[in-house]
Formats: sequence, C-alpha cells, structure tokens
Amino acid sequence: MTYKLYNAPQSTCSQRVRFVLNTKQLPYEEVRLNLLAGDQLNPDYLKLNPNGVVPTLDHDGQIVIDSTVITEYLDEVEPEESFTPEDPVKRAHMRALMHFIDEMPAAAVRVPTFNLAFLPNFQKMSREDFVAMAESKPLRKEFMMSMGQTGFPKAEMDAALARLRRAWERMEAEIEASGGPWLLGKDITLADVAVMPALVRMDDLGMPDWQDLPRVKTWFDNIRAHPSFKPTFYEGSLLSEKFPHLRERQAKSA
Ligand SMILES: N[C@@H](CCC(=O)N[C@@H](CS)C(=O)NCC(=O)O)C(=O)O
Repeated sequence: MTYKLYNAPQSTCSQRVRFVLNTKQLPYEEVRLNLLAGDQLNPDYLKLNPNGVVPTLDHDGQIVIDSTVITEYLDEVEPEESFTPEDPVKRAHMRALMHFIDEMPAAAVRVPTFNLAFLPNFQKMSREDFVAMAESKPLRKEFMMSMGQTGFPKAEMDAALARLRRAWERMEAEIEASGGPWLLGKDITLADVAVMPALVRMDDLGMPDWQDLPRVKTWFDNIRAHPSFKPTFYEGSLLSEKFPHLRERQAKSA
C-alpha cells in the first residue's frame, strides 16, 4: 500500500488530507506543487486532476481527488483511528456539516487569502500574463478575474468576512448542541478536519473573529494541541511564514 499526495504546504485543502494521513500514521510520499508558479496547471498534473487544484491522492495507482472525498476515502480504506461516526444519523450530520463548510468558510476564506497574501504577486504581472494565467485555471478563472489585479472590492471582502463569522457562530451552536468538545460531540470527525484549515488561515491572517465564542475558542485550542497538528502544519505551511507583510498583521491582532 503506497500513498503519494500531490499537495502544497500552505493549501488549506491539502492540510485536511495531511491531518488524516498523519493521524492514521500512514507513510506517504509528498509531492509539493508550487501553486503560484502554476505547477497545478501542468498537462501531466491535469491528467490526474482535471480541476487543476490540489490535493490529489495516488493510492497504489488509483487516483482520488477533492479533499473531502479523499478524507472519506482514507477513512474507508484505513478504518483505524476512524473519523467517521458509526451511527448513520450522526454520519449524515457530519456529511451535512462538511457540505456547509465547503460552501461557507472554505469558499469565503479564499477572498481574504487572495487579497491579503497573493495579490502583490499578481500585481507584478502584466495584464496579458494575468489574464492568460486566469484563463488557464479550469475551476478558478472567474474567481481570478473578479479579483483582478486590484483585489476584491471592500464590499466583497466584507461579505466574505461576514460569511466566515456566520460559520464560526454555526460552529459554536453545533458544539453547544453536541456537548463538545468537537463539532459532533466527544469524538473528532471529518467535519472538524474540514473546517480546521479555515480557522488556522484566519488566525494566520490576524483575523481570528471568534474570540467571543467560548466553545470555538476551546475547539481551536484543542485542535492545535492534537498530536497530528504539528506534523500537518510543518514549517512553511502558514502564509505568514512565506509573506513577511502578514507577520505584521498577525502581531497587531495578538
Ligand atoms: N474542492 C477542492 C478545492 C481544491 C482547491 O481549491 N485547492 C486550491 C488550494 S487549497 C488550489 O489548488 N488552488 C490552485 C489555484 O487556484 O490555481 C478540494 O477540496 O480539494
């Protein structure tokens, strides 16, 4: 059984998969793609993942794409250290939360990420190069074009932050209803893994907008104390480690 993970250190979707692989203590070969250089758009990679995004898992030659699908797949083929409740009703609840997470915080977090971290890179490009790069992205062409080289306008940034805030409030309510400390109760599930990188990212960007939500605060402390957290967020996994201007933001929010 061999696992090869095509991913990127700072990619939130990749971090979900690394967390599951690490918890299950599955050895894996990591292929690191440089997303700003466009490695994910190379024809050979597109044959594996026609969406032109990371992560992609190669399991003995079988290709599995999409981070939530990969984490569910891993939990099926490697059931030790399970992240999936046995009770079908709870399992359905977990999956519903994973859909919510992909639609709300995981999508919204891209707006502050691109505006605050990546925009300076895109501003250095000529208009022609920028448009060509955007056009080459199977999944994110429109997203890139609506950001443009001046960034998402304030209204769009505010809307993304409001969506994130509603996601943290939903987390607070879910933890309260389940009794915590995790989203579905006493056991960590794939829903916790799915939302984790969005909180880590917003903390890294200096906008941890959940300080008044006690259960989310404790959840965040707990996930950071999890034994798989450090190996998942190895050196170079945070944007603030790559972009010095983000360290200043982070210092201000501390
Ligand atoms: N639904 C996909 C989304 C994957 C995705 O958006 N990956 C980002 C990094 S987190 C990416 O590869 N972006 C490259 C790009 O925008 O060109 C998943 O969960 O795997």
